[in-house]
Amino acid sequence: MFPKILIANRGEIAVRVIRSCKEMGISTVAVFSEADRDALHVSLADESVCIGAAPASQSYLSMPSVLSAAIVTGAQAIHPGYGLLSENARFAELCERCKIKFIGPTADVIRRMGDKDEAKRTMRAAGVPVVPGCDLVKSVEQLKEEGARIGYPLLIKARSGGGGRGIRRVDAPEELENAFFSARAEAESAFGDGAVYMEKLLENVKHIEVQLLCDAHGNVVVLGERECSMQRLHQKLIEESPSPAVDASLRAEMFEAAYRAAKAVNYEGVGTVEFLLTQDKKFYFMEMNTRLQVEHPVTEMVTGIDLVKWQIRVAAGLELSFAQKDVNLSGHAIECRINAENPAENFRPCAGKVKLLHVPGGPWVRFDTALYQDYVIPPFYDSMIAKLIVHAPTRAEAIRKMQAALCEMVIEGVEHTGFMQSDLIAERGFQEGSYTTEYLNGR
Ligand code: MV4
Repeated sequence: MFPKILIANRGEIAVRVIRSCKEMGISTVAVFSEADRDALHVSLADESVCIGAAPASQSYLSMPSVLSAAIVTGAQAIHPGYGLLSENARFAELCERCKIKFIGPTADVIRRMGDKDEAKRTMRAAGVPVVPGCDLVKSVEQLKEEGARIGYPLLIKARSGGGGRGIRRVDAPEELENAFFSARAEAESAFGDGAVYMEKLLENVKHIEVQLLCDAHGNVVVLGERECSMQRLHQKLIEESPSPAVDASLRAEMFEAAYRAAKAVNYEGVGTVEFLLTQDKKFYFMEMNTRLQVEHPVTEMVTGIDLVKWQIRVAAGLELSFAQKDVNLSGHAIECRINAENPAENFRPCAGKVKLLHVPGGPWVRFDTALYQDYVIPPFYDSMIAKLIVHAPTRAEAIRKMQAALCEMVIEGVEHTGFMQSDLIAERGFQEGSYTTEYLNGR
């Protein structure tokens, strides 16, 4: 096992990773920016290194700074958390060159799945259903041909996109050429890669993702699915496991597809296969996330498995100590992402001092946060300040537990999304469980 791990992240996820390291007897190195001197992850780690100025580009995203911190402190491995450098193939490669274990899949797998077009081809070849569409579009002639074949409405997507960036909807052939050039320009400036492909637009879909855990010896387990359709402008607000829209036979099919996806690329570590699920219960591969996800706690609650501990163990070369038959999916978990944003002002991010904090508690209530009373939230980073997760035997009971926990939560000093989520959970649209990714459109 690694004696020392550097956590290349901040906020609640850095705290989450440090906790698992502590339980495993691994010593921890925090890195922090000049804006994060008083951050919780810094006080919880055994050692800490300031790696640069407040903007993430000058600190948490600076590969030489993060690697130097690992080298000078003698850390044998780096946990990237989510976001930041977690899906950066170049960073994973640099870690390898510095003889530091990147806790995640190989640089090659990160790169292959980061190319959304290649990922789809790999999955199609592996027998995973993918959204109908075409390969990269290289000319206007090919664009028109493929557009006519796919039919309308369709989507133009960036090869290097993901998370909803660089997408254009096209409703009619007259719009195609303009959308193509504007998508290419946006992708070029956002990702430094203007390559695009097209897909049939699937409407009224659910976003369901399947959690994988794989070791370096070829063992793969599927750890249930997550319902992630409750989102606004590609920011997820509420996640649950299991999905209220997935029955046992559909679940078995989706797990089988996710298993084939993992096998196709010799996947190592934790990863997520994202599917779109249509109203007629057909599912299609959309992309694969080669990292731990924000919403991983709902999976931990229904499986009883600590995903971060297993990430570390498989990165150290240990074999999974359990098989698929040992995975029991039990009860229902719900997560609310609490963002420091004002819903009354179009979800404008709010920074500032947390004047009063009361954390909800009780059995099967989990609150993942890096907040503490009098902490000053800096304006430079993501606005997610906490995740409230509950677990109960049934969905109805989990909903009631979430409502009670949200009601108990007090965060004063900054506006946050908690009250809005409390209202949302009370809506029939949420309670019925049939909501799609379009549910919050216009709000
Ligand atoms: C789609 C789609 C419908 N049809 N592709 C948005 C994020 C990016 N990963 C892909 N996205 C979508 N791709 C086809 N062919 C609908 C979405 C989509 C979506 C997907 C998952 C979660 C939220 C979403 C919100 C709007 C659109």
